[in-house]
Amino acid sequence: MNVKTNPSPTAGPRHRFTASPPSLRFPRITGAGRPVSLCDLHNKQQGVALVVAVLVVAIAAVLATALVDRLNLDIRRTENLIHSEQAYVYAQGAEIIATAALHQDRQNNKYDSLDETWAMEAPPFPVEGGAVTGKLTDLQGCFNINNLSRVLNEANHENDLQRFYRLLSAVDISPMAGTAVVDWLDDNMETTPPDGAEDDWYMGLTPPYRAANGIITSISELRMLRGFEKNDTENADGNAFEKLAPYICALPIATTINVNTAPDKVLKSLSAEMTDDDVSKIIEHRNGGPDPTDNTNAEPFETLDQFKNFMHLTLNKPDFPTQNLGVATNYFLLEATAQTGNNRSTLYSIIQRDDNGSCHVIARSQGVW
Ligand SMILES: [Ca+2]
Ligand SMILES: [Ca+2]
Repeated sequence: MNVKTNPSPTAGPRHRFTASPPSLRFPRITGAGRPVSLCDLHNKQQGVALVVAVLVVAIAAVLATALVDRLNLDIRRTENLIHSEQAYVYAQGAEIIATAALHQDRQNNKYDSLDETWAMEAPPFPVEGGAVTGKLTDLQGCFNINNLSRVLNEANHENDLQRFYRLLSAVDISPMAGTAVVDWLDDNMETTPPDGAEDDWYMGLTPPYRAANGIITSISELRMLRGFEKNDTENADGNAFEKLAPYICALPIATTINVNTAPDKVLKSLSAEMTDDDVSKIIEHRNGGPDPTDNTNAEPFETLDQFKNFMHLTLNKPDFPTQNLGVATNYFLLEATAQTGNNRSTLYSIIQRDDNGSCHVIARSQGVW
């Protein structure tokens, strides 16, 4: 009897492999009915690799651009810093030239006037990579606001206060705004009528602050005072500070006003009896004519007695008050501007000169005065 035994599991049915075994066929991806082959897969993988490669290159390009931009920014920033420092040092160099000129001027004479070398605007001085310009201004041609401090100026306080009131009138500001300046400078808390202001006024503002009760270090401080605040609705003059600023300065001690360099409105404030015609005659005499750029015939007052005589004999004012007036200057403002590369730096320096001509820089500010 033939017994059929089950075929060994290992000896299962023989299969004939086709070119594409069913188990390796992939789903159709097109409607063409053609199965995806290994070749298609290979092509597809190549396509994906290409897309990835393009993406990588694109990202690398974006990163590289960003890096280059940042590098350029860093280079420009460093360049600006170097030029800025260079400009500042050059501007400080202008102080040396200015102090030398002022020292020489004091050896030449004992008066100061607008026809002298120090007052002339020098042409740009070439330096490596740029140029420096400098301009000296007489700070005693203006009214020293700290002369209103009794501590600094007890002897002539009342006289200078009247001059300040007249200066305010000359620039179309209510003279009573001067009382707020007096209160800001004096060391008490008693409000001066009618428009003075002490702590009780300033503490009611937003934000609140207190009166300095001491001398002013920069004329910009005036913007905080009653009547001079930027947006003071009670200030009918609106821009009181801008009107007054060209005619005032803030010096650490009480100073005289130089009649050789004082502008018209400061001259007008010197006395109640000074007229516009008097002011014109003083300026024409000292400057040598009505043209401020032509000093050919200038006759500056070399002594205060010469000024007194001019007021007496030419303007018929024998009793003209000359307290706190002078013909010489000890404080100057240097405005030095240095240009290096694309950078421009302006330095303001206050130079103090003693009667022997020795000069010292006592204050500096960059950008604004
Ligand atoms: Ca001089
Ligand atoms: Ca006070």
